[in-house]
Parts: sequence; structure tokens; C-alpha cells
Amino acid sequence: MPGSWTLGIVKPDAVAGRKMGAILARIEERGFRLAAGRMVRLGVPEARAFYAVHRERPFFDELVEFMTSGPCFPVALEREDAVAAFRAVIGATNPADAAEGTIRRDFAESMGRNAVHGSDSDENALREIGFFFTEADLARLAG
Ligand code: IDP
Ligand code: MG
Repeated sequence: MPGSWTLGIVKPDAVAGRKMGAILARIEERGFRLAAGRMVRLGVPEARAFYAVHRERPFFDELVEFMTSGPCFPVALEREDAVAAFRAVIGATNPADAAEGTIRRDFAESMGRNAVHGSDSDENALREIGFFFTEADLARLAG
């Protein structure tokens, strides 16, 4: 059954800490189809563009520095009610507040270095998937 879409990112802290495999396994266990994924090293302009909605926030420079500090692994995910379901699987932004069994509770180090990204709306999910993957990628990988 085709579902809706969200964009997840295994962030640089989790890739460097060799948690990526465990995190992708958790995502699959929670019912998501990994439709596309690739290892990416973001440059500063790309990270600033991806997080442009946060450009006025006090943590913006720290966020950009972190997201460009090493490779990350964006994934296009499909599932019923994908955006809300994935937000529930990743947990609160601050791992200290994240519920038991969430990815951030189990794998994140701190509010900034918090292991995963998840889109916050259907509209942003499509924009963010388009940031990393082309229509052709998704069509070619469909199944
Ligand atoms: P979200 O990732 O749970 O949607 P947002 O508020 O959209 O959280 O923030 C985007 C990212 O910016 C967070 O995942 C985290 O990496 C970083 N961030 C948010 N708030 C802070 C902070 O207070 N200090 C440092 N980094 C932060
Ligand atoms: Mg957000």
C-alpha cells in the first residue's frame, strides 16, 4: 500500500559514531520503506539552504557547523502517515526529553548533536526530499 513521504537524515554525529546501521534498522522495524538514500557531505551553503527556516535562530551557526562536520545519510521514507509517524519514532529535539524507545533517546548525544532529522510537514517533506533526490532517482528506485 503506497503511503505518504518524509525525509529523514542520519546526522553526522550518528554516522561518525557508527550508529547508522542501527538507526536504519530501527526505521525499517517501525514500518518505513527506505525508498532512497545516499551518503552526502554537506557544504556550508547547502546546509544553510536546507535549514534556511532557522537562519534567525541563535543556534543556526552551530547547526550549520555540525551538519557540515562530516558525512550524513539522507533517506526518503514511505509509510502511512509518514511525517507524524517518523516524528514519533525520532522523539523530542532534546534527547533528554525524548520518550523511551525513540531514536534520539537511544542514539543522540545532545540537543544539537541529536542523531536524526525528520521533516515537520508534508509540504516540507517534499521540499526536503527534492533537496537530496531527483524525481528520476525516486522513479528508478521505486518498488
Ligand atoms: P527538530 O529537528 O526536532 O525538528 P528544530 O527545532 O527544527 O528541531 O531544530 C533543527 C535542529 O537544530 C535540531 O534538530 C538540532 O540539531 C538543532 N537545534 C535546535 N535547537 C537547538 C539548540 O537550542 N541548540 C543547538 N542546536 C539546536
Ligand atoms: Mg525541525
